[in-house]
Amino acid sequence: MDNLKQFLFAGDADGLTKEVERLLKENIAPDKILNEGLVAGMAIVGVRFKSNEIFIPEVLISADAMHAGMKVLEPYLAEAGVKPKARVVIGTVKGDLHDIGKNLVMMLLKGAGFQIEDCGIDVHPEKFIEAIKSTDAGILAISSLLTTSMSNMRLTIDALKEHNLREKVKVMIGGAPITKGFADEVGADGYGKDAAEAVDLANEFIQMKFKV
Ligand code: B12
Repeated sequence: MDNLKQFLFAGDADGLTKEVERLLKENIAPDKILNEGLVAGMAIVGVRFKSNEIFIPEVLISADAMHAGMKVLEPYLAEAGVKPKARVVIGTVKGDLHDIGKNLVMMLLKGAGFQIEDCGIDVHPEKFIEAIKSTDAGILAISSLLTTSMSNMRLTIDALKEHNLREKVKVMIGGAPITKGFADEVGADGYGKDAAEAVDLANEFIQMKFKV
């Protein structure tokens, strides 16, 4: 497991996939490789990012290595019936085309064991609703980088209410202009200042024993 973490920290996708394959050959359980190796490693990446020990490029290359390892691992996880922690629908709000931060949040959430449905950018509230309905997701994560599009977060939360989904779905929002005060104002369940906080929030949502 330590080897896996070292490959993750170094962003060595090739080394990581070979190590995952080696561990699988040794009959190490796929969920152990996932949780004690990859997820635990990405959690450390998240902590280092939060404390400014590492920066966005390092997080991105670690996340890429994680994805490479996951590609090898996924069929084994499916075979073993390992379920994701929860399903998360994510997207950048209507009117906004920025997606670098949203993708970073998505990568760390994936790294933490969440299943992600990415709606992309410029997402109309109804598109979020469709994605939530089709995936039965319990968490919605919305990003906005523009002050002009922030208000569409409120419209998306209102749409959840109109579709009777508000009780079922926990909402987190984030992006450079977003604040905790704004999150409270629009009725979100949480605000994260960065991708590591998004993971903390998602874990808190699950711990609330919310059905996701
Ligand atoms: C890159 C960039 C672009 C790129 C986007 C490329 C892409 N694929 O995303 C391009 C060139 C396309 C672009 C376009 C525009 N941009 Co621009 N852009 C930026 C820039 C320089 C960086 C944004 C970024 O990627 N940051 C890095 C990421 C990692 O940080 P982040 O997005 O904040 O995300 C982190 C957190 O906020 C948080 N987070 C993000 N989302 C979420 C979601 C959840 C749920 C949670 C919990 C956390 C979370 O976690 C992330 C990781 O830690 C910013 C300036 C800045 N310093 O922010 C301007 C900026 C956002 N843009 C700006 C503007 C004005 C525009 C344009 C209108 C420019 C124009 N006149 O055409 C257009 C808008 C187009 C549109 N409709 O969206 C302004 C916004 C001003 C404002 N107050 O509204 C900024 C602030 C620049 C400025 N100082 O004027 N832009």
